[in-house]
Amino acid sequence: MKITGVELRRIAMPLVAPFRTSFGTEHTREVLLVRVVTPEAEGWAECVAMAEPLYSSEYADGAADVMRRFMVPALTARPHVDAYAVGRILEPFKGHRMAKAALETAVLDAQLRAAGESFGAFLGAAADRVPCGVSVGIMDSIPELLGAVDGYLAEGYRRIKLKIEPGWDLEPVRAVRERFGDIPLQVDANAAYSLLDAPHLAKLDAYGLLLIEQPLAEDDLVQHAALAGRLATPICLDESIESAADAAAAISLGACSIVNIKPGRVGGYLEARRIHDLCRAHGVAVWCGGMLETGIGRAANVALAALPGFTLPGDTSASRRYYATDITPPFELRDGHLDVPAGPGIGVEPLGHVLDAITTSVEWLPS
Ligand code: OSB
Ligand code: MG
Repeated sequence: MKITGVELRRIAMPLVAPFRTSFGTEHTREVLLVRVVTPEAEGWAECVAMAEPLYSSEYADGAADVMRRFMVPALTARPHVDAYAVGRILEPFKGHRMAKAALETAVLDAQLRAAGESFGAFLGAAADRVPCGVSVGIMDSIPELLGAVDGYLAEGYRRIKLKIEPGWDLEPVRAVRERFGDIPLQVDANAAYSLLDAPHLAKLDAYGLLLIEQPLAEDDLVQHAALAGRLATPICLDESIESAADAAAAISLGACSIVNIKPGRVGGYLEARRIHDLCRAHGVAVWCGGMLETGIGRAANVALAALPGFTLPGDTSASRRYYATDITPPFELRDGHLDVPAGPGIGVEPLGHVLDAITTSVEWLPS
């Protein structure tokens, strides 16, 4: 395919409730959408970079800038581009994996729409629906947290993930266990602890958690390996894993026994699939993380989560857990599952009237 041009669109999506993590509180998700236009088809993708560089170094304005200045011109200069070529063409530009992922995904969407093939079929999905978990933010009080968890369990979510930080860890976990019993439960620290906290984190072992996600800093692989030797709770890495090479290093070091795969964080669905294949070959369980995506990003994530190595429920929650109005027809939980879209490409398209109402800027980058 020859790329005719690329549209960068910024939208502001109000969250149904503020989402608090150890790195900050999100009230409105500011999303960068990418639309790649080719003579055969158009492709859509969502860049998962957040408004501020607090989860990782990338942020939405920075992603738009690197796309506009360097990445889109490199792609549109080529007479022929497909999804496999995108990674090679963008390889000279260091880092910026979320920006690269969005461009590769939009090209892949266009290519699959032209071929009439779904993301699930292309990636190797082994199921037509996936079990879903939900990520529950840090709250002001334990009763408020218990109310939120109660509501999610009533909706049918298959596992609960509690965001933790120093001062909000043992007590919320204890309270949720006491109230809801033996539910599948895990925690996510978003890098809020250090190895000095090992004795404190070991107290979580008493609660039979599925895993503890990213307890230490992103570049602390060796320290994660040391921590793993001191905890019974399995360690899962999120921020630390930016590539299949990182996953290989983490597995050989013993830094984790479970991996959270986020396609944006690792540079796209092709690298995400490589990590899945590597982990599966090593008996390391994976699950699909989330970045508060709209229906555009969610559609592709749900397809990925249907690969056979995704043996734990992901943070692929229903649209209404995030947004009163999604930009696609809403993803709805049925029996604790979301359906894998079956249509060509990501299988969904933005609803024009919804998109227009929340768009804050549109930029067209011609070839
Ligand atoms: O660490 O998994 C995380 C949201 C934004 C940034 C980082 C994370 C999260 C979540 C929510 O935990 C996942 C979701 O429901 O999309
Ligand atoms: Mg995480």
